Amino acid sequence: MNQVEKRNQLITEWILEAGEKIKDSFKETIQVEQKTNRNDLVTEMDKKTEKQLTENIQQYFPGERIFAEESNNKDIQDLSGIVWIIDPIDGTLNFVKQQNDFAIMVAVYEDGIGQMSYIYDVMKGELYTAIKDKGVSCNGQPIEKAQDIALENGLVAISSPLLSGDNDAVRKIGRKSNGVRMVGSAGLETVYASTGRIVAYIAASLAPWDIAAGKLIAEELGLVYTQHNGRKVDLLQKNPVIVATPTAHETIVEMLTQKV
Ligand code: 2AM
Ligand code: CA
Repeated sequence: MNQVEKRNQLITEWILEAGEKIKDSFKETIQVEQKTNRNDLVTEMDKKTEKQLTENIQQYFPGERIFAEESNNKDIQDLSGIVWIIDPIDGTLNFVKQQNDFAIMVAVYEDGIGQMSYIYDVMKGELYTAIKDKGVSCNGQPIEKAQDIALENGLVAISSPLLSGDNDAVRKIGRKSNGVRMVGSAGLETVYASTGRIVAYIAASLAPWDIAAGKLIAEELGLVYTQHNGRKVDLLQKNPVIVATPTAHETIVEMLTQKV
């Protein structure tokens, strides 16, 4: 992929601008709709943010395909060429209920491989940027690789549907760790694992836009990002995922596949 610097500058500007608009929206009443169920919400800000990012991409990179949460992407049947994968607001329930702990996520993939990715914690003002083979920075400051800490010596994040379901192995993983923490944003929980605040994030069913940006950030910082059975994730469908340090990942795959 060429002109990475130019793309990086543009994408950074677009995301920071979108973040300001989202913060401004708190001054007004935001319209909220249910999608598949009462916990699966979309707001006018999800739609407006996605529309603005899409228009920016189409203006500067016409012809590049866009795979985004709130759009009908029936044409995306493969990841050949350059594909932008976008979640305009990750953690919409947090956005609606808490006005905190949500993120804008943008990733640029080429032939199925992450090249550039962005997770913006809007309320903290922290923009995490990964460039393939060049590492990760937060607001321009390079981030060190995560230490390979074992499950027994760290906190884990588990998604709400998974922890409140009937999967005994998941609760056993929680007990084996130092403790369970829950945020409710796949992107931010992936950032927390990538920056060493937790040793693993485990979720039952993440969509491609919940995964794409975080996967490159995690892998650039030495974490392992797979399905529960240890196989690689499929960015064309929903996946059960583990993001973890290599040592914690091995333990968690063993426990989830009930070898121990
Ligand atoms: P969202 O806010 O963009 O929908 C919460 O546990 C995490 O799971 C959030 O990152 C949320 O992303 C995601 N999530 C919530 N409902 C989901 C669904 N039906 N399919 C896939 N991911 C979902
Ligand atoms: Ca979303």
